[in-house]
Amino acid sequence: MTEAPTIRLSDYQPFTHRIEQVELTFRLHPTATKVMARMTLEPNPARPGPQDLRLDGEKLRLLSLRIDGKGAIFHQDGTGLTVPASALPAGRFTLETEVEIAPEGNTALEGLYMSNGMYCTQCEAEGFRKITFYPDRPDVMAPFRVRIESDLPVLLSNGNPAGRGEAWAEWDDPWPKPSYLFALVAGDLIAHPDRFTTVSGRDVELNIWVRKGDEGKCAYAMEALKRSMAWDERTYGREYDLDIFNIVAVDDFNMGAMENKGLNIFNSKYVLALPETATDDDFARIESIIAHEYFHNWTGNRITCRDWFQLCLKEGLTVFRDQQFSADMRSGPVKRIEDVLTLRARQFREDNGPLAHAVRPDHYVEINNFYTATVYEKGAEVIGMLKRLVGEAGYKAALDLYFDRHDGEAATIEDWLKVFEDATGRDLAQFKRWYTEAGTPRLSVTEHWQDGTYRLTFRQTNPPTPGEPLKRPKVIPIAIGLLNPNGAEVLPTTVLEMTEAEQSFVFKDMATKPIPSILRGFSAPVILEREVSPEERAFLLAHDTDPFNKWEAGRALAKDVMARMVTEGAQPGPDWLDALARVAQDESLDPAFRALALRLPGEDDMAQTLHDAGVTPDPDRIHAARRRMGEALARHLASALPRLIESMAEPGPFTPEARAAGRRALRLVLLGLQSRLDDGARAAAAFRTADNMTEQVGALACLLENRRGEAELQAFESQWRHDRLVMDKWFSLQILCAEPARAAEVTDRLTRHPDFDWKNPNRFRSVIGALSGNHAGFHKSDGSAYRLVADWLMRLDPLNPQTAARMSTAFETWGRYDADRQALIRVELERIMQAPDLSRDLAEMAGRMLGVTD
Ligand code: B3K
Ligand code: ZN
Repeated sequence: MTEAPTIRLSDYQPFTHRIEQVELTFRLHPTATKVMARMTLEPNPARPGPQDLRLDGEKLRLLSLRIDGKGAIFHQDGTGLTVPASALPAGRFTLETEVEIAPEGNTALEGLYMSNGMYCTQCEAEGFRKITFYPDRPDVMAPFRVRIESDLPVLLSNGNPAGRGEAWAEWDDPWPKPSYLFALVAGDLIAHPDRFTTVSGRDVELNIWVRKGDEGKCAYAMEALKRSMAWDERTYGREYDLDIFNIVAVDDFNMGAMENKGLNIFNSKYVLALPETATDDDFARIESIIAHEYFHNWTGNRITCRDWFQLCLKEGLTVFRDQQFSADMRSGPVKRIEDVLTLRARQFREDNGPLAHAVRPDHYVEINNFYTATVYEKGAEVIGMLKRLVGEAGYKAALDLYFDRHDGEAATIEDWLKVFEDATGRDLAQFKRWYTEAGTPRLSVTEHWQDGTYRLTFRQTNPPTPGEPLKRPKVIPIAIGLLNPNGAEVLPTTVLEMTEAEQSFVFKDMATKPIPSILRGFSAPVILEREVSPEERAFLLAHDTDPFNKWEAGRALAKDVMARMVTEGAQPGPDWLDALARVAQDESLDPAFRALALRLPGEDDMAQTLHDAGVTPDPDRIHAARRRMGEALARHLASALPRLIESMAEPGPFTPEARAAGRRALRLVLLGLQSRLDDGARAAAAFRTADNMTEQVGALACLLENRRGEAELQAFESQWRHDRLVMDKWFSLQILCAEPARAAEVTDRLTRHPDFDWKNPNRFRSVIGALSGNHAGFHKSDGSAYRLVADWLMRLDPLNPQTAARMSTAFETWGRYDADRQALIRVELERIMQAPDLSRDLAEMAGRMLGVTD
């Protein structure tokens, strides 16, 4: 294999030409699709002088190339073709090409491919070059006109419909767009239709296209879409800009969904939902992904990224917007806690290991490897901090300016920060470090109290990350509140702005030494290092007025308990048990909040926390401690459990809305505790009588976690054998709940199940991905799980490098563990590096994890 080149931000140059118009014709055929492209180009004044024309193109069979209707000289190689400047007309010219491609054989699911007899595309980031020769980069924007020729009944592309005949359809997208937003779908599909009238009175046709038989499962996604459209008008003043908005659900898809202009393509997992088949978490995810892709219409499509280094410009902002939307649709505090849980589980894990990179990285080998928690989730946190620093009005003014100034452009992070500077007068030079430096800052705090004056001193340290030994202090917005010992708030939430490595803040004229509530709402993505007594944590859990910090206090208390159990063999003490018992029974608290507070910290989270504190995590001990904690809590609550479970029963028909989902969540956490004490009868009954998937699968998990549920597992399989998405749950649950010593064995057995279709990314993730989700099972000391995962990654990689590379992050935490486990993982990563035909994607990931690729 020839070494893949590293692409660097510092090498950016505008494209040599501009494209005025693109016309594409597709003559669809599974093994020989013809793509005719005709485009009008002219020299780009930003690149003066005669310039060669370079077009990207991979795995294309070129049939013809003409310039202004005549043959022309060009050189073709493995990644594209070049027309020398000498062969190009001086001003504007047309370029016509014809290529042949084979969508049926496209297992990478990038470019034009087939899924269950349907044609579909995925172009972001660089899939368009597998469809035709083109400058496949986001700063080349052009209006597209598309003609599709096929006998299939439904033929879709971007923009507005422009003509339909027997076996053909034409689409016209007036909004200039980069090639990564191109999409085409052709298949025997059926629509769930609806309409939406925009604020200015534009009547928009809406459709969700699915396979026949699935049309009854689209109502929730459609409602979520209409709510998203109305919310973006209300909150950001953004209106939809075409006559039609189509969504298509596809079974074989590498990620969640894709925001192609006017034609979003979705993993069917994030569209199809009925109460019987989808859990409350599925409903919430559908709502947020539908919103996310829709919101991209402005943040991503109308204003796109100049180059892929700027990916967070669209992704961080769009995640931030979808988080705001979900917070508005549901409970804000609960949403914030869930978002922080995800951030810590995925982004902190990434930021504190070999794959750490800046929110705006400055180099990559394969861009698909940078659709990460750092770009997305930390990218959103950085915007949250900006908003906190400039306030609601400042944020609004900056966003209005952003849309005004950059509509129709391909922008950069510099442009983004400049609108905040111009709208608010603030200097953001130091703040920009959040975009350019990787790693999670550590924030330590000391208190000083004397004669009514209280002083808080913060110190930030920014530990080195791969390739970045030295870091500079960040701007950290620290939201704090102060409580007096009676539990009354004496200082409501105030944002302290930290800019130095060490900084003190003084509060005068205080009657008593206050109890601080620090980093309210998780106001910055940092690790707070502060020794706090169990009493103080319990006090904040009981009295903090900030819901995030109230939850955080309980969480920290639980982690302290678990850490002491792991390192000293301690037992869970009364502080924690009593505090949690109070939360469980506090009817003034939202059930969803109580469910989150009662859920024990996950094992991977605990491993990271121990590692951060300088302790080598032992996965078996963590697993054992977590189980003992659950048992202790169950025993402590034993007498209250039956009544509490009963009180959370939902009368009336199922509704996926947040209030009812919160009650189900609490009921299931409590049922999980109860199942540690009884013979499983209650969970078995809940399984039998469940009329929705949340409770059915939740009850099944309660049984499996206690080594029961064989009969229910079989019943579930016979009931749902025909439903791919539900069967994904059946596969993953057995592995996630398996006794760690047997997790690899269970996984191996399931890979032999006739329905283990490993080429389907959802199924692959629900089996191989589930094994790495069983923390102690994955880290079994004999290395069998590491080997199994590596074997499957190497098997998948030649067919679908993107998914293989993504899933290799199972190994990113290897540096946390003991020398024996590290050696075992190293063997697997090295074995991957030696694999014949290793993809650029997986090579970069394994190389970075081993520290041999920068
Ligand atoms: N923009 C797409 C992700 C594309 C991933 C390419 N490997 C979905 C999203 O973030 O909305
Ligand atoms: Zn996105």
